[in-house]
Amino acid sequence: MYRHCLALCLALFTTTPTHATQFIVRFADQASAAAARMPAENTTRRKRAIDAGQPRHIAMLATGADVFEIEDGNAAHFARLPGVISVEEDRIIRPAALPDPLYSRQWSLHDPRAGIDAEVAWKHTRGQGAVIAVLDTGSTPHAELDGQLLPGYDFISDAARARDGDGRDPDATDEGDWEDPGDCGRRAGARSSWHGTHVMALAGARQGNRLGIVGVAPEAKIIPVRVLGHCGGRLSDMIDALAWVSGGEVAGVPPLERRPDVINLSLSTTGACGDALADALAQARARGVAVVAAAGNDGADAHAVTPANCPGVITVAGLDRHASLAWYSNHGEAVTLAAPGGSLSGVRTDDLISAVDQGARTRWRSVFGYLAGTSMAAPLVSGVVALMRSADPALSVADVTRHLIDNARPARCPRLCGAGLLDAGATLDAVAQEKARR
Ligand SMILES: [Ca+2]
Ligand SMILES: [Ca+2]
Repeated sequence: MYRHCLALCLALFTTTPTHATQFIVRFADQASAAAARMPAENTTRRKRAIDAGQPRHIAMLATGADVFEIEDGNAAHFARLPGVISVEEDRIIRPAALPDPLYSRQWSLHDPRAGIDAEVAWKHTRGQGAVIAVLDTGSTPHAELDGQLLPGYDFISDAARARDGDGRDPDATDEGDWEDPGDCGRRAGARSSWHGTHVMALAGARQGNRLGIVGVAPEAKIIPVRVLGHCGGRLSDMIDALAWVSGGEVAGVPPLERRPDVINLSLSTTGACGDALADALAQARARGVAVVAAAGNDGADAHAVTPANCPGVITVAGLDRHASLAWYSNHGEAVTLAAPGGSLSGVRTDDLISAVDQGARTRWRSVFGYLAGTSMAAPLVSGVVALMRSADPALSVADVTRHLIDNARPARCPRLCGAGLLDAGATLDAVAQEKARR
């Protein structure tokens, strides 16, 4: 009953002010109301009233209240009318969005200090028309990604690493990256991470489906590209994946349906940015695709971590629950800006909640879970890039990067974390203002 009432209350009170030209007015008596009403058929008087900025009568409501219009939207004009009891804006009421129950836990989106101010950005767009490619472990079936995915590809050439019995194929489903003790040069085993699903949902989980979380760009589409499997992935597979997903031709792989606006790389390895990788990234940029990379989680300078250290990449450091550089995050000159990545302090609600699978090894059922790292910070930036290009498709990669940097907020970074904290609201405001000036 309470839930029903809550939904109803939201339906009644979820209103948004619009151009503010109409007002609902109550008068103390009929005589005052009658004096204030302007005969609608008297066009000369109407025109004179509009020119004078006076309230123009629109309608009488069943309760006896009246609706007026004011050309300049200034309610102060009602002060001149006698007998006015109350004036309120005749607001536009919209269907109440179905709530996403875990949104309140997404401090990374709405916390006044540590969040990216997504709600201000959503006044401009929720990402409609934009596409985000996520090169990662692939995707799992999850209601938060239903209808969000475009056809992807599995670029893992090694069947043992891919765990799907073959090499490259059109199915980008995540087969699990669990490790037995001793695997991958590590003594302890590990559960499957479902890393790709977590990353994709942070960028583009459905909004208003009464389930889970909200992605930064909930109306953008996602291309899942599988490059990470058991014990990670090969650089050569990633290079081909980058070439394909930015619109290049890759032998044996059908061409891409729609070139993405941004490629998210929540992955890293140590070493310099190799020539072949730098070339693939430069080609993506030349085709107008922005590339966002995690700075890495070594607590070290990102200059030694690739692709974070590659030229032209938007490299993202991780901030904690208090907008400070997270202890695990890489930093340094290579970092473009920072975004919430979680505290990784043992308090799981200080990390980032998103879509995952419950299976310890293979897929079992879709749930939600917390993860922390620069892998979680990067898709927040990629989501904002999708919002920016949805708001203004004419933006170049250089424009996107400039807006992200210019509109970032200060963060507490004892080591360099680029321009500071990603601010989706300020960034989208700036994009809209610049577009309006053109
Ligand atoms: Ca395969
Ligand atoms: Ca949702």
